Amino acid sequence: LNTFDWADPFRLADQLSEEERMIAESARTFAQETLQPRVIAAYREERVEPGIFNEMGRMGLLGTTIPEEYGGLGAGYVSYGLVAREIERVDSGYRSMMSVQSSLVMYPIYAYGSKDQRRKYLPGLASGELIGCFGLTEPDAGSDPAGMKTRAIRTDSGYRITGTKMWISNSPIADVFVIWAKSEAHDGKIRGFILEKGMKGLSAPKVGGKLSLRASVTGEIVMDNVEVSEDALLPNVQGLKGPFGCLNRARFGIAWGVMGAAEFCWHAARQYGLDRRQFNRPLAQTQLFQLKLANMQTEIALGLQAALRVGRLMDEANAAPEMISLIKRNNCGKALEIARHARDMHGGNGISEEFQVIRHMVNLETVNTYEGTHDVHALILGRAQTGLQAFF
Ligand code: TGC
Ligand code: FAD
Repeated sequence: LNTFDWADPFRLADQLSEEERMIAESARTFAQETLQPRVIAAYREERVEPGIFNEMGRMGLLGTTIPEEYGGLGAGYVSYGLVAREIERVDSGYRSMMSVQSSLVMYPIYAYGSKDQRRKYLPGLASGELIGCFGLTEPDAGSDPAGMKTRAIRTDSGYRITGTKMWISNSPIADVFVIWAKSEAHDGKIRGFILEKGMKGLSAPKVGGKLSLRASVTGEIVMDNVEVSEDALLPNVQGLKGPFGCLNRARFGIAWGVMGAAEFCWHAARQYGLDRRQFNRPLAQTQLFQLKLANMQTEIALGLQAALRVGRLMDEANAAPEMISLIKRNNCGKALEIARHARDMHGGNGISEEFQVIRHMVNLETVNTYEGTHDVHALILGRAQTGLQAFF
């Protein structure tokens, strides 16, 4: 009674249901036993490992919130967040593979797709036999996706799509491409389409030279007059709220995921401080070191509580997108700061791959940028409290 667990200050574990605890536990075992042993080499060699999707699928980690009838787990958003936290404790790139598949590919097919589209794609995506990607960003439209140039033109039997997407997670290995285009047949509104690997005019070259998120492959999606039938259109959504509906879910998962990466860095810094002696005492016995550890513990405990609160509201279908912007922005920014401090606290060893903190640090630079940059989420929150939009 009244004990303080330094690693779980607000007893997050006690606030979870039995099912949530079990899902988190099995995700943790999978991440530590299957992903952790390979990540250092995979990151160094920028290794593409499509087999990870099958492994995650076998563990039920793809489409956590999608109903069982379509191969998902039928669990809630808190469970999804817990899975993201466990995977990102190993690497943000592996969490990226999982969250794109779950929130950005399975979710839109489930929420906006026809029954036939759900039946055709969801079971394969849930098992990891199919790999999905999500194409919204373009070379000239990142923070401002409304400026996209990709167009769908009506043909006799469907649509002809032309455009280029940039910075797309999983695209070079994807079988299923959920892409967003302005459709001339729908008054220029943004519509979603499902494309398949092998379609004429569709290619997905890899983006090379990435110094961050190297365990997750990123590419372009080049669409040169790709002809699709009416069946490729996601029938039940139009406008930017289509892609944003997916991003709300993925951003929520990221808010949990980055806390996993931050926890890794915090625990590593604490252990290093206990093991390493300078000036005849452990580094952990210095005031500056303890101050940094206290800051890490505080930000992580608060960040997790906030993510849990928003997750509970999502499970009641009662969360506002601005809440998600707040936790995505805060938790990514705080995780990045924690990783930078952890790197510093490891001294020279902090730059070695063996200690892993610099990998997390460099990954978190990407996570702070994608799914809405740190500053774009500030503008969303600024607009919500002033009523004035300051994007342009
Ligand atoms: P705005 O006027 O604000 O809204 C246009 C329409 O969209 C609706 N909407 C939302 N609906 C649901 N959820 C949200 N979060 C929504 N935000 C906006 C809005 O109600 C409106 O609907 P309607 O029916 O009235 O037309 O649009 P804007 O053009 O001014 O938007 C500005 C801004 C900055 C908020 C937005 O464009 C933005 O968030 N930009 C960031 C772009 C971004 O997040 N891209 C992510 C690409 S995917 C990715 O990064 C995946 S990486 C994943 C991984 O590897 O893990
Ligand atoms: P820009 O929008 O050009 O922003 C550059 C800088 O300007 C940022 O600091 C930004 O905050 C700032 N800025 C922009 N607008 C304003 C403003 N109005 N006021 C003040 N400052 C502003 N996209 C997908 O669609 N699918 C994916 O799967 C995907 N995966 C990704 C994987 C990786 C590894 C990376 C790096 C990106 C990925 N993205 C993906 C793209 C990502 O979402 C974009 O990079 C992000 O939205 C930012 O867009 P941008 O890179 O064009 O930057």
